[in-house]
Amino acid sequence: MATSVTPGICRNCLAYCPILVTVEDGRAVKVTGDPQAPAFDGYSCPKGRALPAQHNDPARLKHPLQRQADGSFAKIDSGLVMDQVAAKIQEVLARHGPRSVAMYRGSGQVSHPSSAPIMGAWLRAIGSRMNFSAASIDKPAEYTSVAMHGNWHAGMQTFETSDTWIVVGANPVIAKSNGGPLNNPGMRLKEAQERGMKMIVIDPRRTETARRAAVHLQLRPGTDAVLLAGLIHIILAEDLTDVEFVRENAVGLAELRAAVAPYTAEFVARVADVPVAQLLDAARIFGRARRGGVVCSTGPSFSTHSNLSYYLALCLNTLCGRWARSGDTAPHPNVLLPAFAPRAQPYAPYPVLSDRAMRVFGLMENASGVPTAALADEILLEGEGQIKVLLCLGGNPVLAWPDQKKTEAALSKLELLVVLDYRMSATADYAHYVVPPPMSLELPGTTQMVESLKYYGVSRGYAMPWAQYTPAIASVPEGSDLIDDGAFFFGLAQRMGLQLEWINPRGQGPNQESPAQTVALDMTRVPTVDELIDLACTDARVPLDVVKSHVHGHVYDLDVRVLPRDPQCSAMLQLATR
Ligand SMILES: Nc1nc2c(c(=O)[nH]1)N[C@H]1C(S)=C(S)[C@@H](COP(=O)(O)OP(=O)(O)OC[C@H]3O[C@@H](n4cnc5c(=O)[nH]c(N)nc54)[C@H](O)[C@@H]3O)O[C@H]1N2
Ligand SMILES: Nc1nc2c(c(=O)[nH]1)N[C@H]1C(S)=C(S)[C@@H](COP(=O)(O)OP(=O)(O)OC[C@H]3O[C@@H](n4cnc5c(=O)[nH]c(N)nc54)[C@H](O)[C@@H]3O)O[C@H]1N2
Ligand code: SF4
Ligand SMILES: [Mo]
Repeated sequence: MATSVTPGICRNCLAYCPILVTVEDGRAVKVTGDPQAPAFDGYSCPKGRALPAQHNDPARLKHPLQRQADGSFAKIDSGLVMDQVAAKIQEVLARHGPRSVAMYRGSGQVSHPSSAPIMGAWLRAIGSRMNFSAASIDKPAEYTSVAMHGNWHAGMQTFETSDTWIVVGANPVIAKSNGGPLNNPGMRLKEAQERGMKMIVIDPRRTETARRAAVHLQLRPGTDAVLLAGLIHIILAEDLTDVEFVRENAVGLAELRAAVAPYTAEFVARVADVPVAQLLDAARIFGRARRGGVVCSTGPSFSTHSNLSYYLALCLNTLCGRWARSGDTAPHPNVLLPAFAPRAQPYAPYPVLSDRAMRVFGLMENASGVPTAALADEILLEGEGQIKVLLCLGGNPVLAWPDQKKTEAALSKLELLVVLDYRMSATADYAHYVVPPPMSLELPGTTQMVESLKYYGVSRGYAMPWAQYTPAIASVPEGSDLIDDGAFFFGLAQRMGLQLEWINPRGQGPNQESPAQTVALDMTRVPTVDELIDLACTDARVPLDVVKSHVHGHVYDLDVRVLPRDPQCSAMLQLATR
């Protein structure tokens, strides 16, 4: 038996931990954290260690399936699926136009990031803007709050350099990739506390993270906006703001002061059901600390007034100047993204809503995309522009979208539903075709996607110049007919005679760190995943070959410092908005 141990990257969540994979005759049999990888200290979580069980699961799909008239599924060749799907889409496009074809990207794209740009290119090529994703139901306020408040060119102060940290509705200690450091969150928290950091957790539940907090504000669910307004009220009343920072970088202080005036500690304590003393304690710890940050996650996102909660959290950061300052080591310096010179200055706010309305409820596309929460209604509403085709990549609408019955009714109504997934999910039951891709250990990958998270909110991604490349480590199951998610869309494009344009995004909305790159793909041949990785890493600060040579990953000694505010910069953060 041929056994090998190969370093790689776990892609089961956005921490992308370095791992060691034991492979026997092409099959992954064991995954552990990689003790030779710097910065992660051999860390892995149970989801990562379950990679072999996931890859070798007997229920894993090894061939595409087509639904039969009686509702059962039969095997079908992957080339034939692309032929039939392409023909059906062309027919629907001819009858109903581009808007009738929609796609939905779920959290599955996390494990194979080169697929989404191909899928996006394909949708642009057919002229449809019906590009839905899990981002608009996961933490849409992450996008809308930044659009309303503005963002910071150099990023937030990091957990690693902070002496206080407020976590709103997240549980980073058990490795969910939100709210705290990505590299071994438990150990990073322990180190931070040993040097005196005081963590404040705002969560109705006494979570693993809350148990380690200096202050746990165990609020009534859904009262985050009230509680955060209360913290701002106290910080303003006790003059704990960074006056100079606010004067140089923000507008709207008087309006914010007036808006939070009613939110006294006593009022907030009553509404949120937390002790007054704890509120005062939390506000004083945060306001008096030298460095720190507030981050929100799914708790406030799935709750009421989520946009306001996220917005107020950004206001707290700005009032206390919790953004990277001139001379600081750059929190997110880019390794596999292009070099840039971070500055201690805002990105200006921009309109949350664009003018492309949905047909239902008069909904607009917003900073987080077209609203997935209304996609079932959109599919169900008869008339011009009705969605007839849905291509679902790495998502599970039946369980993930609101209102399961309505979702099931909508999916049943589609003329064509294609589900790309490696298992028979609840959604796959409704599909006309189910197309399984190879799994992550069978594909090459890099950590670039984690770096680019900083474009989509605040305090996201690695707060260190860390990068790694992994080759494909395990073989696809013997006798399988799998097609990688990107290659599937490329195959559709070839059959439909479309020219695809790959885009390397370099920011979010108008906040672009460097110009986006557009590359017309050679449509005569399906690109390999490695070729797509090369494309995504064009102009990387550290060339991909160098990153490849450090097989256990590497923290690069880049010494990038935050530059002062550009005298030409006129952007200001908004402490109040309408
Ligand atoms: N009730 C309820 N609803 C929720 C949430 C909740 O907690 N409860 N959470 C919300 C949040 S935060 C999110 S992000 C969304 C998530 O919404 P979705 O992404 O729609 O749902 P998931 O269940 O994460 O589905 C991911 C699917 O991707 C598949 N997959 C994994 N890797 C790959 C791959 O490489 N390629 C392909 N093609 N498929 C792959 C998995 O098998 C799985 O079926 O749901 C939101 N909705
Ligand atoms: N095992 C596993 N890991 C995953 C995922 C998965 O599906 N499975 N999904 C990934 C994805 S897509 C995401 S988005 C992340 C999510 O990662 P997190 O955002 O850290 O998710 P949770 O651990 O559910 O933490 C949310 C917290 O919010 C609290 N909460 C509930 N209501 C409220 C409220 O009204 N206010 C406040 N302040 N808190 C509230 C809950 O008690 C809970 O502790 O996890 C990622 N990691
Ligand atoms: S934290 Fe995420 S990336 Fe790390 S081992 Fe767990 S699932 Fe994998
Ligand atoms: Mo999520």
